[in-house]
Amino acid sequence: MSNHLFDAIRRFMPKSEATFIETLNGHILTYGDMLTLSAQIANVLVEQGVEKGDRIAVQVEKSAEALMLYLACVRCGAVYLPLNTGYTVSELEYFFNDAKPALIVVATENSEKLAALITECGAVMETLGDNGDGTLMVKASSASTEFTDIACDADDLAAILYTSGTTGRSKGAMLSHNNLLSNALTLRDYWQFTSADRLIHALPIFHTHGLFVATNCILVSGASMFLLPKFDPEAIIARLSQATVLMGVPTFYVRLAQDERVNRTSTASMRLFISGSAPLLAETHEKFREKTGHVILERYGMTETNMNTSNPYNGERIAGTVGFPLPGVEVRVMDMEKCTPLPHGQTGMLEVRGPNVFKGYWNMPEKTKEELRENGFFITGDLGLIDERGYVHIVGRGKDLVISGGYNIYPKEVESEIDQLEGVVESAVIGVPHQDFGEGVTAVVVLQENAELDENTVLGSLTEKLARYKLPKRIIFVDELPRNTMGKVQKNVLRKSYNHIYQ
Ligand code: MLC
Ligand code: AMP
Repeated sequence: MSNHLFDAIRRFMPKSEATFIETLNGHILTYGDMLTLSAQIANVLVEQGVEKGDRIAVQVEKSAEALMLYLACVRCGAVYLPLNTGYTVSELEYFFNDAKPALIVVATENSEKLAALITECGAVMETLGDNGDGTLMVKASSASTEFTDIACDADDLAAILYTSGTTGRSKGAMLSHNNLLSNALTLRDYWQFTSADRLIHALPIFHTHGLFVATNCILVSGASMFLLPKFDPEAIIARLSQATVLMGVPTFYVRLAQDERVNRTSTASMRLFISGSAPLLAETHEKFREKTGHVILERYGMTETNMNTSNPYNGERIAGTVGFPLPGVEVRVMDMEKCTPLPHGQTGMLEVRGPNVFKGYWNMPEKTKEELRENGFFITGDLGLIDERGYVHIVGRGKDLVISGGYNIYPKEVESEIDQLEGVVESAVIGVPHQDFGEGVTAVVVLQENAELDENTVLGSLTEKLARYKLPKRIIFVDELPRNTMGKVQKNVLRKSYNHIYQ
């Protein structure tokens, strides 16, 4: 009996003494430790009644143990469901009720706050602190270090990652063992990872980028990583001379390019800087090249599809493009009205097909049908073109979405919360250029006459409801919103009006 993903991890594992993770304080976790710890945690999960296919929801700070928990879920056939550490209790309530997890792991300091909700959902609660403390690791420390991996096929679910929906309700993208494995192997080969690589891992581990692209790539290469709790220029710069690869969102590169210590000398041992999750400005690409001599490699992916395209490792990496479809991945540009593919150079909807594409949305067959065609093509919601040389360019979004520092914010969700406030007539939430975050979430609000709301009171009321990264960086009060003849709010007009507020 085999476990599709974990068998591959075993197959590519270097010797047990080889380093898998080095933490911020220099603690080393070897590949042998990885096997032992993930077995111990898997034993705890099974003892708690977790069965194949059960969801395990996890909202914890980044740590080596949290990654071991992910691997333990893979080994026992459970479905890993990571949640942004910024989510508020009301956001969590939705995820727990929708996914119905059998077990929920929370940060030690949040256990009191969440205990009642977790009991109400009928789930078992465990805690995990960022220093490896909490009930989960206490139990794991006395559990057996042997675990027989539960058999899982290529199509069995390994994870559900929630992505916000344009209608306001978050959708759980179901990812199979083979979605994750096929993409990890493709990226390993495309980006030429070997066991000699040392990745600087400074991304959060509740999204595709930090969890799958970064971690799985390292695992199937038998390589190692510096696991940093978050983006911190000091910690990254201190490790540049011992590392070979950095993966980041564009904000990482905007900030690093401003730092005097990031130069040709300090980056001499690095072989690759990868950017994704949001558009990298040509200006950042150029500035980073001038300072370091490194040409950032930009790639394009999504929660639902893992990685789709990448600039080449050896060929020309072109700023403003996301490169070629990855081997085994098909990308086409569609005219959505005529439902026909478009020729080179013409802009339309990007659609993607391949072993990387998810199995559908959890409990949402209708949504799945709308976005995943019967022939396997996923409608990304991104507008783009493929040029004569085959490079994919993303030129816009067909979905009302703001990407700030690599996090997605769906305006509808923020507008609904603002519109519920007493004294508000209506609101429009837009993304406008922001030097640090790429786009800054901005709310344009119409108040009732004599309403006594100001920016701080609106923000204060949103804090309870929404994760902080979703909060508008600015709130602008206006008398009315611009509308077209159909009565629809013209967000493009608003984006133009406020284009320079963060510059
Ligand atoms: C933090 N804040 C943000 C923010 N991150 N606000 C808007 N956008 C963001 N991305 C807010 C905090 O709530 C806080 O507000 C203030 O900014 C400072 O917080 P911080 O913790 O000091 O922020 P910082 O460490 O500077 O974080 C910025 C960042 C981080 C860019 C390093 O957001 C990050 O690591 N982003 C990566 C996201 C990611 O991994 N995306 C991948 C998705 S997968 P306050 O009010 O509390 O002071 C995907 C598919 C694919 O998209 O293709 O990869
Ligand atoms: P998510 O839903 O968080 O997985 O975000 C996926 C979205 O991020 C995609 O649909 C794109 O809009 C965007 N994205 C990811 N990588 C890039 C990139 N390199 N350039 C532009 N947009 C990107």
